[in-house]
Amino acid sequence: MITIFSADHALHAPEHEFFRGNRVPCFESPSRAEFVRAELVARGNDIRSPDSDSTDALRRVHSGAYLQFLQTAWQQWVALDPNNADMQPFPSVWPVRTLRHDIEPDNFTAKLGLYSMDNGTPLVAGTWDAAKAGADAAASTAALLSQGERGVFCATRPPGHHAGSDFMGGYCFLNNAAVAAETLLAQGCRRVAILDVDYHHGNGTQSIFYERSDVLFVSIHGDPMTEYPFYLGHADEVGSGEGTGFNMNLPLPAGASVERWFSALEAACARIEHHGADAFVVSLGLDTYAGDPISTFALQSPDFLRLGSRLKDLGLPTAMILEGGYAARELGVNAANVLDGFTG
Ligand code: SP5
Ligand code: ZN
Repeated sequence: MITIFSADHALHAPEHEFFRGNRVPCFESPSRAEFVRAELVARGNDIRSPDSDSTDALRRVHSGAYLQFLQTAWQQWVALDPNNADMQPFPSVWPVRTLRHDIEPDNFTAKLGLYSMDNGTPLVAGTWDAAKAGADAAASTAALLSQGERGVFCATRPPGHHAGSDFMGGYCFLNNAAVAAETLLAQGCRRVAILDVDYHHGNGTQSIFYERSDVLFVSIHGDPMTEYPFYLGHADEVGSGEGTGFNMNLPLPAGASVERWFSALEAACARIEHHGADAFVVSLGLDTYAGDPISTFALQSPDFLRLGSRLKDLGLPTAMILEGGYAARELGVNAANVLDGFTG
């Protein structure tokens, strides 16, 4: 299968995040993409660099103010104090209920909180360039479908599905799946379906398309009552306005069995078939793997062949966009298994 991969992903290499108040090495690391690339090469996949610019799609997905902030955030941080160049900024204050989010403060930490949903998404000097290369990869993946490819993989990081129109979070900065969907629509698709199989609910993607009927969003994930991102992903979120009926959440309890996961996949596929989409975007998180260090589902590596095969059976031009998956060493085999299941 054609895979779009940019070496620029490595420009985003933060050192630490917080866990129970302490600094721990980042789960979302450059090695993830390298393990994926190595396994795809070993299995003879066709690895290509991005050749589309995602700027137009990004303007449809994200607010201008957020894009402007993200692109200049590191410069602003270092301008405060040259010693900041060795430090990762984290937000520490957020405009929750009763506080205003219609004014962008001058203070950098206040801006960072305005544009963040958590303190778990470290930003470094190369974050914008890496995230932009990832969005370009997603746009390039979509462009190949418009040229007649049936399935294309986007081996990108940082991931994207937690990023909303005007915020980062959950290791995500630019919503790559939304960029792929918007690119497909710009190239003439009338209806797109997005299936998010990451362990974590794709709150960013859901919110971007929540009021739209042209893009169906379906997600299988850990129950937000106990699992990140906690504040979105319940079954009663069905869309609003024009988008009513075009959002479907299938939360499963933490620790859910493989069979339970695949029966949720059947429900998801039934809804997607009913949508009558011209193209299909999969937010392919592989943190459903039993060995994932931050998640609790039970899929084994061969189960990813079954996933790929079921996705192929939908019969749609399919863009598969890498999201989470933190058992880095096994990530290559698991991703390649989805691709082999799809083509095999
Ligand atoms: C794209 C994606 O998969 N983002 C996930 C973001 C999860 N952020 C919260 C991480 C919390 C880690 N908790 C560790 C629990 C270990 N038992
Ligand atoms: Zn995840």
